[in-house]
Amino acid sequence: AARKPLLAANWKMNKTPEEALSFWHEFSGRLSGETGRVEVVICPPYPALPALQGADLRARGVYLGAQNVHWESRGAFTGEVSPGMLRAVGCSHVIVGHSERRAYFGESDEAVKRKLRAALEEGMTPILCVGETLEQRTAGRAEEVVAAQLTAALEGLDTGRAARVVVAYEPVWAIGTGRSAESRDAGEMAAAVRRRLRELAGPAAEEIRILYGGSVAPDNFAQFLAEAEVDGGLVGTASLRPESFFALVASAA
Ligand code: G2H
Repeated sequence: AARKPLLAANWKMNKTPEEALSFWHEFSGRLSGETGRVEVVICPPYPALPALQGADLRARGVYLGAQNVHWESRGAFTGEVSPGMLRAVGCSHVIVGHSERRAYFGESDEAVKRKLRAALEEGMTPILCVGETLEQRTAGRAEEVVAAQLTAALEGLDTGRAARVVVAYEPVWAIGTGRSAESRDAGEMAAAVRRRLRELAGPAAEEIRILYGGSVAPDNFAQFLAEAEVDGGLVGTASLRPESFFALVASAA
């Protein structure tokens, strides 16, 4: 299948609008055609979105994404941001169900499902994060846990919409720890994700990009990309510096 590789920068709670722009100037200065071969998405904190919307990301083939979204379109939901609001500041992509949101902010499978559907409804590309904890992996339950997360989020979705989803497999124990998964384990998990996607979405499963995430760095990324079912990366720490994020983009292009 000709799936276009995707590289998404998840800046988490880092960078002011000014810092975001300075990253962009350095990063975009290095680009020379890579974005024709790899889909590049930058997901800054909400306050930096308008600044980046005003920069030349689209002209350079780079997409803007958010790190979270609420499922309702408006109303009394203090602190939340709707899909339409994200569209209005230039977001085409949005991360849903990141393990930090699930673990620190009590996001349930049900909430993740609603967010994913609301994003699709708004015409956005959701990047759905799934992954097991170390305890679950040690107990031999990694595939089962991830399959259940996929089912909860994607069951019953029509195939046209399912094809637009991106799945990020991020083993929780590998996130921000500097300890990435073994590429073979990541490859096996990505293959398990693909099998479940086929059960849930039929032929649309072949179009869904599966990313690996968890301490991706310029010196380990090629191994992950070499795995048949891994179509890119969701990158935290290594996306904060223009030179290391560019190195990742260049290696996928
Ligand atoms: C996993 C990843 C990006 P890091 O959360 O989502 O972060 O690359 O720092 O492990």
